[in-house]
Amino acid sequence: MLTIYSDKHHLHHGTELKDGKLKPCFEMPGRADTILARVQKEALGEIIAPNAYPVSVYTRVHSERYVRFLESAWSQWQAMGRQHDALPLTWPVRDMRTDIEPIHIDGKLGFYAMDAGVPITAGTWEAVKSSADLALTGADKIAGGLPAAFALCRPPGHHAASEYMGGYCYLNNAAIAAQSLVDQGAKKVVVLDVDYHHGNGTQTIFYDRPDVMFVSLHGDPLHSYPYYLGHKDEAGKGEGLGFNHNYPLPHGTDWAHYQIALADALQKIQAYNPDAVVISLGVDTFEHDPISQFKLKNSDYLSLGQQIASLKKPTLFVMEGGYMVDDIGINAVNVLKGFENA
Ligand code: OKP
Ligand code: ZN
Repeated sequence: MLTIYSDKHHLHHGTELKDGKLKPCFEMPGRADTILARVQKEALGEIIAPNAYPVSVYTRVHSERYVRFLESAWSQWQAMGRQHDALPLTWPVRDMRTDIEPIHIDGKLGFYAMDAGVPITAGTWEAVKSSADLALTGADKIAGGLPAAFALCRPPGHHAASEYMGGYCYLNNAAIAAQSLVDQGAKKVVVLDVDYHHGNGTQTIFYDRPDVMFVSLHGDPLHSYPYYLGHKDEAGKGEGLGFNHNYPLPHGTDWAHYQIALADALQKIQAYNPDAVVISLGVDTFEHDPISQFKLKNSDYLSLGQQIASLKKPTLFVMEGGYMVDDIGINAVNVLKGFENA
């Protein structure tokens, strides 16, 4: 399988507010380095660099002012004499106004964020842009007739919505890629999200659309981040009603239980009969993941890839989460090998 990768992810390495303390993000450069090393070790296939895309491709799913904010936040922060990572600390929750964008950078940070897990550093924008470009390059390959590709994205994207960042995500790489496939002629695209965390950003972006179906298996939001979206009754709205499928699963879910939900999800996808599938590939469903609560084992990821292959559709894998760095390469590449050897 073709892998698309860039070293530019190293430019982003921030801190998050976790358990009441500022700590290095679990979402760290070693993650992508470990996956790349495994891709090479397993001789998965050719590794290419991404093309560069104009911001107008990102604004197909994000608002213009949000992308401009991401681009300029660090310089605004720095202009105030601040040197540490920019993090939001105030949010417009219920009853407050979201129709006026604040001018002060602290107001802007909360306005465009859902949590304090999205540090902006000097190199963040360049890494974020490169990550989206990896997914777009993969989408171009799929649109050009390649049956499968792997965009080794970092930072991840599925929590980012049209106008906000969250949970280590800034631009929604999978959504940008899915939209690109539509823009290149696909009539129907599915985003299947197998990250442990619900892809609230992707769901929200496509919620009222029938041409991009969102399907997600994840930790029940009653107990797991992102807490405020990902319930079973979220089915889409307007023309998009019936084109959103959530499978919230309990703590401790292992492959035996996971595969039951997966089979149902795959059946829905097959019935929809998409022209292409984008996989939001998180491997934080792993039994030893430090921030998640499922119990998948190394070999289960081979089965996961095999099951995804049964769809027999052009498939773009877009890397999302996975925080047990020692095993992230094995697990991610197992999905791709399982897919190829199916
Ligand atoms: C990202 B992905 C606030 C953030 C809390 C969020 C986990 C994000 C996971 N500090 N942690 O879905 O793997
Ligand atoms: Zn995750």
